Amino acid sequence: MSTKKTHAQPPEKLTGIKLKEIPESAVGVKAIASALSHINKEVGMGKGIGLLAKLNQINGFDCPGCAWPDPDEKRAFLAEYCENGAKAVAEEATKNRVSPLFFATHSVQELSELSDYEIGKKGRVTHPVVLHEGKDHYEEISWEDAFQMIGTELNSLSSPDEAIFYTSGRTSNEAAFLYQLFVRQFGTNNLPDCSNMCHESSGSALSETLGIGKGSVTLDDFNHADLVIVMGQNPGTNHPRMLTALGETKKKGGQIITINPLPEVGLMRYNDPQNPIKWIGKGQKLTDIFLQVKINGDVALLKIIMKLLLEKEKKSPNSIFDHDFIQEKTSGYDEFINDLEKSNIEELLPQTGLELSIIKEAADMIAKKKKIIICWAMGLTQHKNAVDNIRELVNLLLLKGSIGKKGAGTCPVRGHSNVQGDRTMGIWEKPKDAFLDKLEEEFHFKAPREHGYDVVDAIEAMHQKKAKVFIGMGGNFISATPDTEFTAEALQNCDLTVHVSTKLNRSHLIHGKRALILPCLGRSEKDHQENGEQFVSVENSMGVVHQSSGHLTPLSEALLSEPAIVAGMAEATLKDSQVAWTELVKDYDLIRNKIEATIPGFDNYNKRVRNRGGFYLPNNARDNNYAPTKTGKANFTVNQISDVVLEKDQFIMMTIRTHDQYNTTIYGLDDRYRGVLNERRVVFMNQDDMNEQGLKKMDMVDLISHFEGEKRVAKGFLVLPYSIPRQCTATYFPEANVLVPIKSKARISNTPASKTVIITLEKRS
Ligand SMILES: Nc1nc2c(c(=O)[nH]1)N[C@H]1C(S)=C(S)[C@@H](COP(=O)(O)OP(=O)(O)OC[C@H]3O[C@@H](n4cnc5c(=O)[nH]c(N)nc54)[C@H](O)[C@@H]3O)O[C@H]1N2
Ligand SMILES: Nc1nc2c(c(=O)[nH]1)N[C@H]1C(S)=C(S)[C@@H](COP(=O)(O)OP(=O)(O)OC[C@H]3O[C@@H](n4cnc5c(=O)[nH]c(N)nc54)[C@H](O)[C@@H]3O)O[C@H]1N2
Ligand code: SF4
Ligand SMILES: [Mo]
Repeated sequence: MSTKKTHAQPPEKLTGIKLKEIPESAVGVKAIASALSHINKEVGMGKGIGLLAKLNQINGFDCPGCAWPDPDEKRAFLAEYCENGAKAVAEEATKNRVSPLFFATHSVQELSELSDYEIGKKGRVTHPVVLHEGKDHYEEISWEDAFQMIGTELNSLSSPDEAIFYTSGRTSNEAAFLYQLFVRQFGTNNLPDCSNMCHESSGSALSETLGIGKGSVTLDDFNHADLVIVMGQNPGTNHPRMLTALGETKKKGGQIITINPLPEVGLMRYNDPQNPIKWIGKGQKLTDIFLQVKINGDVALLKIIMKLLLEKEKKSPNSIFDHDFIQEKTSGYDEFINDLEKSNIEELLPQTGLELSIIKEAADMIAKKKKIIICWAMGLTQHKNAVDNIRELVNLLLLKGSIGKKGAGTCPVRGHSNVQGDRTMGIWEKPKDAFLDKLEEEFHFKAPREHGYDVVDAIEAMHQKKAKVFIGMGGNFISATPDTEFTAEALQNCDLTVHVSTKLNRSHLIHGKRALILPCLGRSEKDHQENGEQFVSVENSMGVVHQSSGHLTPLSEALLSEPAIVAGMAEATLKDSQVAWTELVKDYDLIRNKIEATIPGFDNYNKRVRNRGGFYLPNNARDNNYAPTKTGKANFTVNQISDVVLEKDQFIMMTIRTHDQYNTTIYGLDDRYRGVLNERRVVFMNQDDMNEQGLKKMDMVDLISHFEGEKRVAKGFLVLPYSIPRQCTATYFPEANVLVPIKSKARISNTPASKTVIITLEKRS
């Protein structure tokens, strides 16, 4: 066996940076050119165009990009997708193949020396492969032997809680439902998912305050909103078609406030992709007021805004707050106001990094509006006080009565295309008793009641050898999780690591004693089972469940669908299951019948999922009913501002996405909207901070993170001056994940605080 170490982190080497001017607006000609170039390179133009024609169409397949919804009825013939949707499809439908021969010629260690970009470009895995103990190369294995290996290993554990079953958010409802059923019949709730690193903080805050862990708005609400506030989100890159919705708000006379440390291009201006005449030129202005807040200054900022509103309300009672709503629908108003009264604008202001005058402007705008939507994503959810962030924005909506009515409400913009659906299907380490009761009733078994590990706890458990088997339903655990070297040790402690994957990724290379890669069909591929061609269903960010049917012939005959893989694992593992696993997989309608029987809101699932555009799931907050909370009302809460104190020469660092990646899948090396081409190892800094640190543009630095006396190092980043508040810096995920301490996480939600990393910079000589 090779004595060389496998690399959990991408290599330090630079790729040849080119700097370009930052464009004034998003989308437009360059976006279309970029999409087509990716399609051409990965898929080929002819096949690629045919494929794109099916993307997000009623009878086509759901975009494997983000969870932004499609319009309910109207679908343009072409262009119901964006540049990054096209790239996501290109990446999945790539011509490149990772075959058993590929593995015979490349050792695991050798592959680990590549960057995530290079690994991903190797392409789709064509056959199930195994890495035997002590071996350097993966080799082909039959599906039957692979399932047997999993079954034997799982059954040899001293407790089912020694196994971990991770899920990434691309898994369909059908696969997710079967997977959680298999895991619970095996006997554990160890079902961590990517949501633990993503919108868990939103789920925690929203369930407590509004009685539902999901957002309340629909796409149509953007046509009726007086004001949309976009916080901690970069839709121009990560949810590009959201710009169209924001454009509609503006056209109908609504306004937009953006709260972000960076002036993200797409939010400032955009060119409507559906209107080619407007592709050229400066585009439409979106943001009316830009609050360039310091990282993690949001609670302080919201408190100041609400204090200013309270002052106005006192001057002119009943003019600003919706007292009827507060009276009838909410609880905790007095405590909240008492706390707000105690806070002090002068003390809060430094945390925001803003001038009071611009916050006043924003408060004036908010004061006049009655229908407000607040949108947010990772800029709010990945901090120590992330749950406070979201509870605080709910407070603002409650004061304004801006929930449970048209044009108003909460809009946590989800990441993965079915991350919300996976949760609905029971992928959760903390299942509710009512859900488990239903499973028991329908499937005649005793479900485990003890809560399982989330992502961070799963890593700790593997590190302490309390967990010995890791199974990943999609995703790229090693590159997506915090504290890369610690997590690598955790995975390497396992007896068996298994990945159900479409493409090769680093998690296949950082493995347990034995490892399996089980290649599955992608969204874009046809799924043929015994009773004919199948479709799957997914739930978007606004609770619409709809179908998705593949279009391409699968790239290899050896691929299985995700439901078939789950069934295979279940058959090989569970000795006395009363579930007819193989039968269910013959016809996914049968799986959907089981979902209907166990999960509320899926009545007539098979019929309604065949309706044009699918159907909405019930949503109590949308219906202005807060009965599911502990008080039976919508809850005001008292929240904590950031407790980060920076010492001399320390900076707060956020880890963000470029325009050319999908999480750990790196499409290309450019971040066009930030003017950085062909390089990912960069750190964005305020010019004044650079001057103070004696740093010049393109100086090479090492980044050192500091947490409770521990230090972590990421080497070789180029410093770039950027429009970012003082003491704030930004790097890209996953290169900087090594700096995120495993113990640095959000209160309550346990989400890694990957947007609040305390660093110092050391200049390379
Ligand atoms: N093309 C593409 N699309 C994607 C993804 C992708 O990687 N590529 N990923 C998908 C997934 S899983 C997700 S979760 C979403 C992620 O979507 P986003 O949340 O938009 O992704 P990030 O790049 O993490 O951007 C976070 C934004 O928050 C800002 N921010 C950081 N810290 C703070 C803060 O303290 N306060 C405020 N107000 N703002 C802050 C950053 O400047 C940045 O604009 O996108 C989904 N869609
Ligand atoms: N520092 C830092 N870390 C972060 C974040 C951050 O902002 N900063 N963001 C966090 C967030 S929001 C998220 S959601 C996580 C993402 O964490 P993950 O979901 O684990 O990561 P992805 O990169 O989305 O997973 C990509 C892999 O999924 C597999 N895949 C793709 N499509 C399919 C499919 O259809 N089926 C199956 N079975 N496999 C498929 C491919 O093999 C691909 O390599 O990362 C988190 N990590
Ligand atoms: S906005 Fe999201 S779901 Fe829609 S096409 Fe773009 S990447 Fe796909
Ligand atoms: Mo995410």
